[in-house]
Amino acid sequence: MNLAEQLLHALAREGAGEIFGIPGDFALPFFKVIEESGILPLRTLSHEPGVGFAADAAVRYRGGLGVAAVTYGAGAFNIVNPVAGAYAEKSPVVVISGAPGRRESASGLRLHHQTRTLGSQFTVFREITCDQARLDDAQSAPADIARVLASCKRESRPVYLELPRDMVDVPCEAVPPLAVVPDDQEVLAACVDETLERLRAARSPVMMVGVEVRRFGLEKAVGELARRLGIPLVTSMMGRGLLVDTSTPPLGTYLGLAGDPGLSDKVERSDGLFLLGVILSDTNFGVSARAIDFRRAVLAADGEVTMGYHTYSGVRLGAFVAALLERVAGAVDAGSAPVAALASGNAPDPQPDAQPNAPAAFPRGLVADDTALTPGAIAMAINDLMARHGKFPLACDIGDCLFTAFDIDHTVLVAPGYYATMGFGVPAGLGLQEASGRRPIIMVGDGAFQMTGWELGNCMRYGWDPIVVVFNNRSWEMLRTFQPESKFNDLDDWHFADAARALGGTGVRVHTQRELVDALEVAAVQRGRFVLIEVMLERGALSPTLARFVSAVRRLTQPPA
Ligand code: S1T
Ligand code: MG
Repeated sequence: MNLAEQLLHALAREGAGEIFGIPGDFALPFFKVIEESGILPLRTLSHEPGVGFAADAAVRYRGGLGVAAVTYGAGAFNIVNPVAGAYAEKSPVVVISGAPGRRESASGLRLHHQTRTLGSQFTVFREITCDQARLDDAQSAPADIARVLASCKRESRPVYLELPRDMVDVPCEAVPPLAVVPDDQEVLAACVDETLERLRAARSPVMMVGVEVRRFGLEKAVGELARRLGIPLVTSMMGRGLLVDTSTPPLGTYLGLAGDPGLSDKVERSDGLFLLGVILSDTNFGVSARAIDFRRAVLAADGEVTMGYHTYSGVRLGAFVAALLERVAGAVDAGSAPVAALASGNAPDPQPDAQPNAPAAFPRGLVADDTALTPGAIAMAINDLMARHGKFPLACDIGDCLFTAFDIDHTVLVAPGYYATMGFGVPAGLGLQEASGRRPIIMVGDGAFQMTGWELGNCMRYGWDPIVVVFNNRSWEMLRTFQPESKFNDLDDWHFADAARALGGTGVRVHTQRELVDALEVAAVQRGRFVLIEVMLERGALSPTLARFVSAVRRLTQPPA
């Protein structure tokens, strides 16, 4: 077999489900092998940002590996933003870029697509990936690929492979199984001991789950752990949508001053915050009413566990959760009370919120009348739709559509909640449908749709048929909330619904609650092509969560009177 085929087999073996990509002359030989070998299905899109977002969303949903294949220079530099976002949000995407071959690289000529030097691209990707390799030697290529894919899965971060076009067809050995770094059982035991001790000492422990719990496929295990520990479970902003299908649905999402006051208070006053796979970011903790003392927390993320003033290194989240479950499972199987009792040796008073998490109720029952639409109404209408037709997975862009998602019932959600790049929503929805086989609802603002919404034109050939809800306020409204005096936030009306048919879908523009309810109902029963519902919103009409978020930011950033 040749190097390209060995690479494709290794990707499929390690959990890739498809390859999103756009070829170029430096990548044509590789794309030829992808297409003709059929080892992994090829899904080409129209612009490399869409390729990156689709590959990212596919792996966020499925697990395993996401794969984005691009050409050298113009293609690869176009995908830098999605890859940077995948790095920030811990999404294991494998970027494969074509590259010039040996002879042309030594020609002494500057090559097309080349920037400063032929190695500049590799240098750029070294900054936004956790491991890299240039596959220019068939002897070392199998081991290099194994090393890089192992890093991708271990760290749940993107990696970069550069494949010169003259190496694609070179005979090559198979990629060996990925090396697994054994867990240090002593460190793990000591870490579990101290964690349980801290939970025992805490009067009001709270568990918060974040993105790594999904990235490492731990939702069921963590749900079980929360149940056995008997402590309240919430998600971080980025962790929204986690554990929806487990026996322990979260109480809700922590949003600080922008969220449910009772839940925020519980988190911020906890003397035993137990953070699993949470990114300590401004979007997750930036609008807290009071500074959270993380020294009293246990934070398990990035392959280590930090508590107090020290860190247990080399503790994989999966191993940590399994070891805790084993300890707790043993006790509970012996008929004792949850771990709080186990650790303290006596049964704790049943705390009111230690009951199984009762998820928050979500707004429903939108009245189908002539009332003008708001983001809040969109959330209600989608909740009503899901009550009638079952859950849809959600793909969200950045903008008020993301804040609206927090008023939508628990369901799978992919969104750039921390890195916060626009353009994610539509291609991510396509990646979500490709990976899940389920029809998604995509929520996207008009500004973000202007960036990557046109990828909908690729739906027909791949049979994707998302329901796309465009929040059209003819505005960069999120920016206007922070700087209302700026005229550059005014956008024109692009009439997206009219464009839908040209892209192979159907489109409808709605102004009232009745029109939205009807449009969603028609869309839900109309399969086989995407349906774009263009929701006309007044400028200044914000979702309840964004309104709280903006006033929280103002409160926290305004100089004291
Ligand atoms: N460019 C990219 C790629 N991502 C961004 N996040 C931004 C720029 C900055 C930015 C926002 S929110 C926003 C911009 C330009 C406006 C979004 O407009 P639209 O999609 O219409 O949504 P809405 O009207 O609901 O705001 C964040 C703060 O960085
Ligand atoms: Mg807008």
